[in-house]
Amino acid sequence: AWRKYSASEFTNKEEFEKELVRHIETTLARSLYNCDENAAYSGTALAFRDRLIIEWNKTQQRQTFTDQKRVYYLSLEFLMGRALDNAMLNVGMKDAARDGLSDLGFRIEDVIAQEHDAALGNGGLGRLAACFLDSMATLNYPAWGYGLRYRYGIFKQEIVNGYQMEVPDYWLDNNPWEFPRHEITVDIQFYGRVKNHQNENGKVVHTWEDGEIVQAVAYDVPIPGYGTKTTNNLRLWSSKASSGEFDFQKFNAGDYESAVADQQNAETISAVLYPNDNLERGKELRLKQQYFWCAASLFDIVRRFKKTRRAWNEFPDQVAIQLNDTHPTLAIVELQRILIDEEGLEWDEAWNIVTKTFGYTNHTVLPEALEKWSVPLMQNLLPRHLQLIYDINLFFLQTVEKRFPKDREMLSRVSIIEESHPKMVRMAYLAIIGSHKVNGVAELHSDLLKTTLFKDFVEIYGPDRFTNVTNGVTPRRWLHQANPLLSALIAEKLGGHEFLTDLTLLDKLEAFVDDKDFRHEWAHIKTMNKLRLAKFIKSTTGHEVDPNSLFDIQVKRIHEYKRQQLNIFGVIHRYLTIKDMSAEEKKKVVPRVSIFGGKAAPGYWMAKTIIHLINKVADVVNKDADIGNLLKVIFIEDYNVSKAEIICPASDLSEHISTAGTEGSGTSNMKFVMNGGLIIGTCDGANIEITREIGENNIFLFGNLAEDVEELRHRHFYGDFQLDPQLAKVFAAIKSNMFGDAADFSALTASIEEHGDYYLVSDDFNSYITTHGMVDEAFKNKEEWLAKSITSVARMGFFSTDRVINEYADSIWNVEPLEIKD
Ligand code: 26W
Repeated sequence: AWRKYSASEFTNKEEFEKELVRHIETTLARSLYNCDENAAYSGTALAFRDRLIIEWNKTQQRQTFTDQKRVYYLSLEFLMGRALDNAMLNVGMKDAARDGLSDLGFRIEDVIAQEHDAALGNGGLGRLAACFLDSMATLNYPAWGYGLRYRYGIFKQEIVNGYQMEVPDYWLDNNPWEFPRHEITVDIQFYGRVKNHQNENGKVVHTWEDGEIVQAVAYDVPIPGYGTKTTNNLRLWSSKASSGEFDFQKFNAGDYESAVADQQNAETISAVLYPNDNLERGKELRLKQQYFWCAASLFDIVRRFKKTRRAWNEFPDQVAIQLNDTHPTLAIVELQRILIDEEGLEWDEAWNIVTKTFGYTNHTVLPEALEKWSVPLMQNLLPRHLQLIYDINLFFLQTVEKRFPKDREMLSRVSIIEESHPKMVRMAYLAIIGSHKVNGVAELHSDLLKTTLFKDFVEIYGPDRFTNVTNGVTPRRWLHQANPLLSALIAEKLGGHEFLTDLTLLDKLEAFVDDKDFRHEWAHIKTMNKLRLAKFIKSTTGHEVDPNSLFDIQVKRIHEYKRQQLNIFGVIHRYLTIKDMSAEEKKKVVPRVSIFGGKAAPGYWMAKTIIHLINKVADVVNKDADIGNLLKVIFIEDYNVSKAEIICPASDLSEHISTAGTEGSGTSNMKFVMNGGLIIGTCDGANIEITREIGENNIFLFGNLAEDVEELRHRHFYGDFQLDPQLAKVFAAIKSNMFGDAADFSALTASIEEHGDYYLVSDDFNSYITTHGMVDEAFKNKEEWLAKSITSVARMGFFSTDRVINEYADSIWNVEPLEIKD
């Protein structure tokens, strides 16, 4: 009987309430009589957590018992957002919770909103990792995520006088979703030196001696799948001072202060997420983070493998490790080190195991984002790893030389070591050489990798090592959770929620495109979602926006290549145009709300200038009586995952307007279209495949193509540049101090007028403005617009991360699902 009974397995409202009250009164030691929303949140989270734990334990036991191949997803970023709503969806029982909370006087939405976002990521790459975890669990893959448990996630953004300010995001207090595993620790070594010895067989062996030891402590986060019992594990490492003999020496020697300083130093490693997106700065602490996390994860993976007592050559049959960009590339070197130095394997045997184990995903072609570590830095911090990298490089270059005799140019081009001052380790090359598959994240991006960045490697290894896996998003969070009204309508038409696990079923919606009532409901839901966003905007900015206006949204990290500057220049152009209009002409204008959101890296001056300009333009436009509701400009502070869930369902139009060839994939483009918004965009990243799926009549494409970018830049460089005349008017307005001191924005205009317009803002401006005109015309025809919206959603089935994960599983990982039964 004890096996059957579990107080935590509530199955209805009454049982949920009992659990909720029990947790509030005992676990939290609070009285029901002063229970606030926060306590209601904690109690609810704990009640659902109990349910997850049971399935989590089952899953882990079953995966260990069957002992089939597992996937390990190594990512420095997991942009998880909130967990409670997701847990409710996956456990079932959200209705019981809604009713139970209501009995206690709470609205479930308010309770859910108490949760602090888990914001352990910058942008697309981190959110992709979170969507992957959701799909891997949902599809029953035995999969673990490995990351860092940052004390501070991405900073909170505050806008003060139009400027971005950064405030630390301390998020760990009362986080019910993590489980400290104080018994699971790994000692991680840094610095020191390498000694060579001869072992009893006369073979030279290397030992890494002295240096510092820092301890990695595991914190586990349950990852429930939807519609399945599978609950996978996300293991995040936290750093603390080693409790080993080494550190006690100082305490014993009476050097208390310096011992405490060492302790703080150790804790610094996992203290903060680096807030740079697409910019590599080569800081030592970042390299320390990378090694700390790779070494702890590899130790854990190897320990688990060794328990099975299998032969080493079976390692790649049991373990697939995916590298989320080059950030975990040291894992390749660390596995080679373990196999050679600690397990005594021969080089070739070890390297064969290593390359069969790893896969590498590239997310960006921007040169400033490609990781390179200085050789002296690495020599100091990781002396043995640098030796191994030199060995890996030597063997690699020897094989290249055999294939391309006397091509010295080729050798220096593909060498892992860049012969600069100081020398640099090129991490992407190391990742390619140490992996059996390398993939890009959308077709254009993967093609560009093969023809530009990694061209030489395609010649060396042949085309089979390089592949494409186009990104997706999880429909559980980005359709069902973000847009419950639309999800319910779709479920009603399709006869259930199966589309949430087979998104291609959305295609059945096309049958209803001409159904009047359906269209009407579709339009109504969009209006409700716009109202929800309008309410949010009112409460956070004080501005009133009219939900009958066209909501035009660009939310993503602020970066020159993503071209928020193009958008705001377009807004200024629109403002100037309306101001010039007669009263009669104004009547024909489609009212717009231009909504921006996104963080700039704290040291990225140009990005901060763009934010400043957007806010200054908003100040002027929003209070201009000539304009009224015809144009509003809103900057939403502190854009994050939970805000995206409110924003995405409320767009009529979203902007994905990067310079062609620069955006790896983009994933918010998918979120917006899945929620019935249309896109204005360039032929870049996944926009191209979205167009192929939904049809070119349902998307507003503009601008130069990737194949023309190089030549245009080249021409600009040689002085062949003319500022677009309409953009010139915009610049004249800025320079007239219309939006405050023009000097504040001179860097922005100069980068275009004087410094070669690297991102082709001027080249694309005319096409951008014209296309926005077409958007206005299309929006006037409500029925046509609705047809585009419905048709687009119906054709978005391809962009589920379930499809993405199945592709990785088949073509890169070679792993099979494992269902968890009772
Ligand atoms: C080392 C500094 C740094 C930090 C983060 C360099 C690069 C990154 C990431 C790779 C940036 C990123 O998030 N890239 C985005 O990845 C998404 C998921 O594949 C793509 O959809 C976006 O297009 C890509 O910009």
